[in-house]
Order: sequence, then C-alpha cells, then structure tokens
Amino acid sequence: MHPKSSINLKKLMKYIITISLYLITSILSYSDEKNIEPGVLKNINKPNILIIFTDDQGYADLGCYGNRKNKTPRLDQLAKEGIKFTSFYSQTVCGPSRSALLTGRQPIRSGGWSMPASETTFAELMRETGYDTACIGKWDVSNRKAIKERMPNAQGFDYYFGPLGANDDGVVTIHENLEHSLVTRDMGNLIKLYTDKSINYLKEIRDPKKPFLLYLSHTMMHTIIDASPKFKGKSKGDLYGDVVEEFDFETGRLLDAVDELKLRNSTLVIYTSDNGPWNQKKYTTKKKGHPKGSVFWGDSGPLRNGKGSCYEGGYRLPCIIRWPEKIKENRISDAIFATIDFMPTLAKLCKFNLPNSVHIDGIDQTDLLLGKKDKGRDYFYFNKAGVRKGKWKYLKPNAHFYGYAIEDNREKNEELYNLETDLGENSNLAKEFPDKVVELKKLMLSIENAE
Ligand SMILES: [Ca+2]
Repeated sequence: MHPKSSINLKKLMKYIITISLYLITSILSYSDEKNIEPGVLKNINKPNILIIFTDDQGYADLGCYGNRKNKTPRLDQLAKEGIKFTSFYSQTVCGPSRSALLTGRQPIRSGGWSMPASETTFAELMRETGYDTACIGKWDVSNRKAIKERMPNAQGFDYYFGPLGANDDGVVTIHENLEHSLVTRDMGNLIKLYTDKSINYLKEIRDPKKPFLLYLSHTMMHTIIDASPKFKGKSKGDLYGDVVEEFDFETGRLLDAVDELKLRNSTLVIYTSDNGPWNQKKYTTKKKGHPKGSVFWGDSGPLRNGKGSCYEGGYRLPCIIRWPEKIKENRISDAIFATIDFMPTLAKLCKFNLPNSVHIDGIDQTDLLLGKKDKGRDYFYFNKAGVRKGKWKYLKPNAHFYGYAIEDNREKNEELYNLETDLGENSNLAKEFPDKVVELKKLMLSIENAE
C-alpha cells in the first residue's frame, strides 16, 4: 500500500469513528429536545396521541367514577394505569366542545358548530411537524354540512371517516375523507364501526414511520342511542347502560390493538366526554325514538343538572390519561384541567409551536401530567355564564342555559358556590361573600374581553 493511501485510510477511519461517536451521543441524549435535529431524528421521542372522545357521557357513568350499575372493567383498568381527573371540564354542548378541544380556544372565540376554516387545530400543527393524523367519528364543527374547507381533511387530518353532525333522528350520513361513504340507521353498530375503522387506521392506513394522532369521536352516547345484539338487555343500567358497556368493551378492543402493535408505551391515551348527560325531564320525557320506558340518558352523580347547563353536571366530566412509564399509575387528581388545555399541552409534548396570532385559552399541563406538580388551572370559564377560581364558582344572573336545561325555579340572581363543601351547588353564598363575587365577575369579564 502506498504510504499516502495509508495516511488517508487512517484519516478516514478517524473521521468515521468521530461521526459514529457523534451519532451515538445524539441518539443517547434524544430525550433532551435541544439535541433533536431536523431530519432523521426529528420524530424520535414524540408520543403517539390517541384521543377517545364520547358524546353526552356523564360524570358518573363509569364504575371508576362511582357508577354501581354499569360494568366498565376496561376503563376502570385504564384509570388504574394512568391518572383519573375529578375536576376536568369540557364544554356544555357538542359543537362548542369540539371547537374548544381542537383549538385550545373557548367557543366564544373558536366558533363552536360554526368553527371557521381560519381556526388552527392541533391536528394541523401536528401534521405539519411530522405526524400522521386521523379523525374517526363525529366532527360537528362545520355546521353539519359538507363544506370542504371546514371538514377534517382541511383542518389537519390526513384521514377522516365519520358523520359531520349528530344522530338526533337516528340516522347518520358518513363521509370517508371528502366523499359520501354510507348512510346508516343502525345506531347499535356505530361504536363497533368506529372502533373497527380506528384499528384499521392503526394497522393499515397510517404511515408507521411517523408518530400518529388518532382523534376518535364517538357518536354514542348521543341520542338516538342503541347497542348491538351482543350487549342489548345485558347491563343493569337499562339501554343506556348497555351502550356504556359496549363502549367499554370496544375501547378495550382498541387498546388491545395498540398493545398488539407494540405501541402501548409510545402512546398517550386520553379518554373524556364532550359534555354532560342529556338527563333533564324537559328532554327525556319528550324525546321520541327509543323503546318505551327505556333509560337513554347518563348520570351526573353528585353534580347538578346536565348537558346544556352551566352547573357542574353540564361541564365536569370523566377524564383518564395514560402514558406508561411517563405518567405515574393509579393517580387521582382534583386539579382543574380542561379540554382547552390539550392544545398547549400537546404543543409541549409533541413539539410544535402554538399559533401566535390568536388568543389561546388553554394552558400547558405537562408538569401536572408528569407529576412534577399537583396544581392545574387557576380558573375555568363557563361559556357566557361564569367562572370557577379555586374552590369558588360564580354564575351571572343571565347565565346561559340551553332550553332543555333551564331550571324554571332558578331566580336570575348572581350565584356563588363553594365547590369544596358544596359540589352539588345547592347553597348560594353570593350575599355572604360580596368581595368574592366582585373578584370573579372581574375575572369573567377579562376572559370574555381577551383578544
Ligand atoms: Ca354532545
């Protein structure tokens, strides 16, 4: 060998060793986000996100939230494997709840059923930064119409399968991406259908080289409800209990698929509901379409009222979050947490930047999830109604209620409740604590006027 070649070979070997050491160091320190470079390493350490969002499911519908009739072993197990929140807030009705979830912005800003194309969803930001994204199920933020620029594919989702609206008449029209797929009156098959599609997405559709976001937004337990023959008549909770138990079973099947694909540890699972149960007599005694005498509404447990109300039964919902080895198992948290917080929290965990030109109402709750702190939000705003700060909750005299949720004997006075001692909102303390009323009213107005 020529002496000069030998020197070049040595140089080359040294170069290879240096590069290899650099790569090994980079990979070993991938948990430090500063070391993540664009390119091959950009998706390392980004969790998959699986959001399971039910419809009209009440605070106390699951065994792990105190239900004595419905058997929900899979969700009870999920709670043991992660955190169960007891002061978690969505919104009070379907469309506003979804616009708040998707954008991190209160419905007064994000538009609810009328969410404009200009709103930025976390799915858009996740897709831009390397995620494969899918929405399966109820969309309900394009005024229930096929307006392309406001449908899921235009709002951040690579794949969509589901109805654009609700099933109030016992029928849904399903789109697959932008195309009509099917019309079905088989409400008892919807939980299984969406679960099958979700499993199919995980196994066949997504790009396995990318992390994924799957937003599964069930149509059940929104009326008209039904269960499949396998579950019908089997629970102790009547028809509604049958649907809850089928949802539990199907959620278990989806979680089993996550395990089977060896995605368990890399997947953050979020389960919650969009609003409280449709449990008011003004609704349940009038609604047609269910077998006579059947129970087709959920349970608020100790909370007052339900869907469409600004009392706790309308907003406060079950929420379970699991992320093995990152989130401590079997934890129960009373910290105030809300769907609007998912946008900033996912921004932190999934490494994307929040839109800087709009007001985001949510806060980053990563430290709460990871057990680095116990405290959550300072306050939560109830849409056009009031605000909770710590244990105190204020409602204005003309607080917004949807028709079926209006309590006829409610006097239109200011209301103040101590949720620590009066979770059922029975004792109005507004006259005893006028300073607190002034403080919370000011806070409410500052939220409403934020830009
Ligand atoms: Ca709903």
